[in-house]
Amino acid sequence: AQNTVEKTSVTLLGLGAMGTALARTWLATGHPLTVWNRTPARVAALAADGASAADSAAEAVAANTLIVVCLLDDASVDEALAGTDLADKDLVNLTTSTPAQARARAEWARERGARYLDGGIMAVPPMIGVPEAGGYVFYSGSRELFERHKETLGIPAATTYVGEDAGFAALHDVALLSAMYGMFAGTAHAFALIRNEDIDPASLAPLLADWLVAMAPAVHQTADHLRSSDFTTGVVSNLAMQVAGTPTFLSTAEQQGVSPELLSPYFELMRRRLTEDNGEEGLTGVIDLLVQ
Ligand code: FVH
Repeated sequence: AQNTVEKTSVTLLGLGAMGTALARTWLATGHPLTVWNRTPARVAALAADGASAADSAAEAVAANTLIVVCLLDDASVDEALAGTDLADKDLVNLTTSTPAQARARAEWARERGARYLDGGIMAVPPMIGVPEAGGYVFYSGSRELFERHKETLGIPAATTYVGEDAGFAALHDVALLSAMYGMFAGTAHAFALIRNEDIDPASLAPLLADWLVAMAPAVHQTADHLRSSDFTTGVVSNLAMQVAGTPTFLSTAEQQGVSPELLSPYFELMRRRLTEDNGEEGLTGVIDLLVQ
């Protein structure tokens, strides 16, 4: 039987690496797609594959109700959308922003008569349109808008709605990426320790990967501690023991000729947290030292 379900038409502003990947998934699934990019050369390949090429952002915005924006940064969103008529449009902004920028953009959209959803993409372009790659997009802002377009937005990558506060998608995005940088910092230090030794980095890599996976569930205990304000439940490696162990790490770094600059700030926080009364805690208390 012929598929008679009408596919939502999409306007996409921004055909960089990410925008192009998004565009291809909508085209491949039969969604009518209008595209615009500041540098027109990037439009040609998609137009050849069936996208309608708009000559201006204003023309692209006028073409459809659902407007997806995926540009470099918040300033480029300002520039691209200047002079467009957003009245009664559904604006979905996948440009990486700070939570404050996302909230301000939501208000900016509201003043222009648009409904607004902010997105934080947890994927790199090759993961787009590849569900098994595990990429997804955080969305926050209008729940009604999210529900209305969930199916269309779910085509490039899975969707995770995190609340009406338009800043929450960006906040979740940055939180996860911040944790990732912590992991990268730790692995950089680990590789530095063996850099001048007769140890193949390729033999350390799988050990590191497996160890990080084994340690990752610790985040659940951290969450439980924060919810209960009891930072001791279930702790098997307590703060007193871990602080006592830090000189081993620092001495090893020194012996290997490795700067401790990635580890020291964390160790310093652990040391500051340790008092006579809380040696039985785990590491959750460090979080309260960070929050100002
Ligand atoms: N690529 C990635 O790995 C990450 C994965 C996670 C999410 N990010 C965010 O996605 C946004 C777009 O990233 P991108 O990878 O598409 O970035 P570029 O390939 O550099 O393309 C940038 C597009 O933005 C256009 N643009 C830049 N400045 C302006 C401006 N002032 N006015 C209008 N458009 C502008 C640029 O146009 P052009 O240079 O081709 O003319 C591209 O279309 C981003 O927020 C990432 O953080 C990607």
